[in-house]
Amino acid sequence: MSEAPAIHVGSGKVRELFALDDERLLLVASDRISTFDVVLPTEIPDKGRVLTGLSGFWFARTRAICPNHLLSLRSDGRSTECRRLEMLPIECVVRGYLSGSGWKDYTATGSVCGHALPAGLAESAKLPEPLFTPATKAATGHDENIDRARAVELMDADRFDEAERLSLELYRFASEHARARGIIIADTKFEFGIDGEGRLVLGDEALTPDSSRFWPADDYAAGGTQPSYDKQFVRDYCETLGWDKAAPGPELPDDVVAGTRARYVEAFERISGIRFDDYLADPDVVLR
Ligand code: PZK
Repeated sequence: MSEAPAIHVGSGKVRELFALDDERLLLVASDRISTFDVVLPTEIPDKGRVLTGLSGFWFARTRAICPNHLLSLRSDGRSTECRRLEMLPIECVVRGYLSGSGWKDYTATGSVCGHALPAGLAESAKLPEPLFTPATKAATGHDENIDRARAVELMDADRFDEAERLSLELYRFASEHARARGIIIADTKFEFGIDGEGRLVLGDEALTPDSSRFWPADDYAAGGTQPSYDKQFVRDYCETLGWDKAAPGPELPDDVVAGTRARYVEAFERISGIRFDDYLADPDVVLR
């Protein structure tokens, strides 16, 4: 058996994108890790497999909410064959808790992406209802939060409303699933595209710790920043160094690597209910 070579068509901070043919792409998740927006020189073994497996798990379990781009997982556990879509020009962010740029916007204006919020909310507070807070895809630098009026200058208004409804439904389903297993998904970013039949389809990675904020539910307390489920050891170690958070980042010691790998694997096993070794033996276990 042989296949045509994959052609490299894009790089993310920690992922690579290849074209397989006119209709199919290959999304490959590396073991690279970024913190404070810098990719570190040290990799976390199996991180890309954990994220690929989790994404596959969610794709399989959310198909009744909306179709997705997944065609198959490769046996390396880090590569997803997917349908090529026409991607929307916005990032579909849903926030269940007030953190990051949402908290920043709230403290400055009392609103987030045009949603007025009650006064007096604390940092990391659970929101009365999850909010759809779209952002533009900045080519360089940081994504900019936008309101509905700005979004519908960039895309069809009915598509926007459909993406909002699906994003909120996906977030509700996943956050309830994860919360029952000890993980708060504080917020998450979806990327949708349109397929050849004009249907809105979920793409990219979905509901992973790289596309979301995962918090340990046991440690949750509003009124300040929360520890990251996956990256807290890395952040704590970096803070001990007095690093200025400019590239290049520091190398990580073995105990920080091992502890961080364990947290990724733990998130996978808690959410999926599947042993990570079983995923490594056959990635398709997450799809059944
Ligand atoms: C697509 N990206 C982000 C950039 C990465 C990922 N199904 C799709 N169809 C068309 N385009 C994309 C997808 C998906 N997913 C995703 N850019 C385009 C991206 C760089 C590296 F791994």
